[in-house]
Amino acid sequence: MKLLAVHPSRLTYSRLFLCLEPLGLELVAQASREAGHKVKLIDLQVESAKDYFRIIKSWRPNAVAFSCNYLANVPEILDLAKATKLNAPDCFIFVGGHSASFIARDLLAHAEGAIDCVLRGEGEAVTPLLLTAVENDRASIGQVPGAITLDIEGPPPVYMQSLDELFPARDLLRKRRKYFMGFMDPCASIEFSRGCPWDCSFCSAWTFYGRKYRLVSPDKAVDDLARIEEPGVFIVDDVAFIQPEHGIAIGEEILKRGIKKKLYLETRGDVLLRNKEVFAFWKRIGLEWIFVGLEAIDENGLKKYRKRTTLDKSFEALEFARSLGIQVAVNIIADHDWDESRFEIVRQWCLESPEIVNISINTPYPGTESWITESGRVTTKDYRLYDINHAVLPTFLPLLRFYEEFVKTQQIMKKSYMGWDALKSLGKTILGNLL
Ligand code: B12
Ligand code: SF4
Repeated sequence: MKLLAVHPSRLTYSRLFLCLEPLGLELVAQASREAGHKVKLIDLQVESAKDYFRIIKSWRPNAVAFSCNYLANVPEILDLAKATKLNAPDCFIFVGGHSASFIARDLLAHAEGAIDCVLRGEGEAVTPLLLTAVENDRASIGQVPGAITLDIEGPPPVYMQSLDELFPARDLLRKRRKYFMGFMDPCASIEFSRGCPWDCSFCSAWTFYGRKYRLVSPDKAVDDLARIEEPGVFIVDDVAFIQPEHGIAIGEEILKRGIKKKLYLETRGDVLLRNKEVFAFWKRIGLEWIFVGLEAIDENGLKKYRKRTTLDKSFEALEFARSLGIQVAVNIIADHDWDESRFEIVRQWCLESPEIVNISINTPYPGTESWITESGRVTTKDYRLYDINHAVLPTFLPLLRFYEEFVKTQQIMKKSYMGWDALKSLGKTILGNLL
């Protein structure tokens, strides 16, 4: 079969800061290729809808697979699926990824027949099975784990037994040099582990992966790294180096093979403190940036999000990272009940903090515990607004005041590490969106 794998376009707020390769879709593409299918991949973050329709017309794929990790991409995927069905009614269209997995029925309903199937869970584990069913016997789609169509629901999603089996199909991307992460430009992505043993209320890592935590073997991880040509590498693990031996083993292999990269990773403050020697070692082999999900600068906030850590630990972790000479970025979640004084406290903290601070708005995502407790109160189901830069729950302040405070806080934060030009265009983007 001919499969066209499609990643939707860039998320508004990420335009200035980063653009990352679609690693998950590359794995889906590779699994399909290894199963004997012809595969093309288009990434609309760096190519246009025109390019997409050109491939549909000239190559005539039998199936199109959309990656839908982000709710904000849903309207675009629906539009593309509908237009594709009009042009190529026999083409089998399916969607997978984090968000798609949690809103499968909604997606199918909104698509009005343009999406044939939503494939929940880890795509590389099941896409070859789905393609076989589509090719040979469409009635058997109901036996594919994770598959949902308008009429049938397959068994629950299955997970990859081992993360060592596949290398992402990086070669299928035509514009690799367009991927960047801040100053790491160009930048590739890599995965060393999957899943997370914590259970924060706003996060779906633990619901999507079924609380499984799996590791890529150090050999495979470094083989994969060695294949990457870009000088910068974004390590996509939800929480990097939970197991210190794993981090050290990968690091030693990197050192042994003489691989030199600039690295970025995300982790928790308590993991950073518990495994100090790992992060110090990684600093020596190229770790330049760490993102720590701080989320709150008060104990109540930490409790609310069930971070299972304390404020003291968070601040101690930042201090430790600083002492290593690593650039640290943190995120704070603005809650709907914030008044002017809460925003002001955060702005003051930010001015005193040497870290790069980002602020996002607490957004209940399908698949999270917050969605279960808060979805009854949401003020909109326009998924484009679920981008952590819009309030989708009723705010204590009048909405416009809330946004004014939010934008003011963002500007204070950005001013400390971005040039004025970038800041101006960020302001324009945000204001344009708010309008
Ligand atoms: C890099 C990243 C980003 C980048 C985007 C980069 C890009 N171009 O994709 C940026 C920084 C922009 C970003 C932003 C956000 N992100 Co983000 N991000 C990630 C991260 C760290 C890595 C993604 C990745 O490469 N994973 C590795 C690959 C192998 O996995 P994957 O992409 O999920 O693909 C697998 C499956 O999803 C599935 N799949 C994917 N595509 C397809 C397609 C088909 C057809 C099929 C069948 C299956 C399938 O199979 C793949 C292989 O198993 C993940 C966490 C993680 N570890 O995955 C979070 C994650 C995806 N992000 C998440 C969230 C919530 C966000 C934000 C909303 C806020 C935030 N927490 O940062 C914003 C979105 C803002 C917006 N406007 O909507 C959540 C998604 C949860 C959900 N229910 O939607 C995750 C899981 C983090 C988390 N633990 O909560 N993110
Ligand atoms: S926010 Fe981080 S620590 Fe919490 S559950 Fe999600 S991935 Fe795990």
